[in-house]
Amino acid sequence: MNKDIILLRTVEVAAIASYKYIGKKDKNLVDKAAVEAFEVMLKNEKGFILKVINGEGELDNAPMLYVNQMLGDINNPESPIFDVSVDPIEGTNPAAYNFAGSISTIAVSRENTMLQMPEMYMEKLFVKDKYVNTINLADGIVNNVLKMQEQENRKDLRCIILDKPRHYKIIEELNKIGVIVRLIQDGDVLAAIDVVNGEADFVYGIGGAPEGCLMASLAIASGCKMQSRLVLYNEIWPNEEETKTRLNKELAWMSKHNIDTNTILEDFDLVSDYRTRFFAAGLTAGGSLKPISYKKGKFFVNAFMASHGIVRNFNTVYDVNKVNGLKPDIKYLFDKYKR
Ligand code: VTB
Repeated sequence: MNKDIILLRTVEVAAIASYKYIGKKDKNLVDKAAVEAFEVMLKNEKGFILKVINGEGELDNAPMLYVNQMLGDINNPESPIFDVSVDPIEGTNPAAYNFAGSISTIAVSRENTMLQMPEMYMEKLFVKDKYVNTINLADGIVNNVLKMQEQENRKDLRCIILDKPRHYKIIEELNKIGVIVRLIQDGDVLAAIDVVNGEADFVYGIGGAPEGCLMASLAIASGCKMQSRLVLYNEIWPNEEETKTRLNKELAWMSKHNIDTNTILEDFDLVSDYRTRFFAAGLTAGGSLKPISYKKGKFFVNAFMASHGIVRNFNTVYDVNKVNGLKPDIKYLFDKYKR
């Protein structure tokens, strides 16, 4: 079957599987349900192979969706291979505590086009298509905003930013120069979807680097733009027990890739494929995606897909009885993760 429809269905079913644990205050349980949905949905698919480039972690601490895991038609050497960045749940905290921000997501691109990111922080600026040629993160966020404002001849641009102490100063500055700031607790990938869907002009802030590949794919696939820069752990958490080991690992990765903290990474540096595709489905969602819901034997899922500059928002309905008759894998998941 068509790869796109399978990936779309995978994020939708992952959202449905995690529904059981939304608000149950257990991040592991909700994450495990979504991870299992990904594996079950993709495991036996024919016609393509997916190679996990950014996933749940290294093999020793992630039994499923680990880096370099192959999924799909793995016994068929004729099948084309695609790179994927996958986050079965981006925002496990909002999913576990049931507040806005969590989605299930995957990005796919041709083989050897995705950069395997280290587990570290990344400063990201994701802007809507109008500003593709306006931004240059090297000039600092305020100068970029001033340029966008000048282009628009107005000040009240809408920005989404993570409400974290590391951003307090910049939030104040953005307010001062007339920007309308929307604060979110978690989930900057969903915030980027909001930009694509026209609910904001840009997302700015320091979040996770692996999610950077998801956002880069989204930027390319939707005709928007993202620039980023890696940020060392000690800049955010100077005095933690793990700071030194993390820093050493980060520095080793950066020197191996010839990237330093001044290197501005274009979205294409992270995902070098104009035909990359990005998929997501809402769990607790918020913004332009609705949360997953269930009523009288039907799941209602809000899903999203971008490719080739085409943006789609889907209102998907899974009638449990009907779907159960179609595919044993889905039936297995629906039975196992019944609420
Ligand atoms: C979070 C999360 C983001 O990065 O901010 C995380 O909400 C890292 O920040 O969506 P903390 O260490 O402060 O939690 C993301 O997961 C992805 O960029």
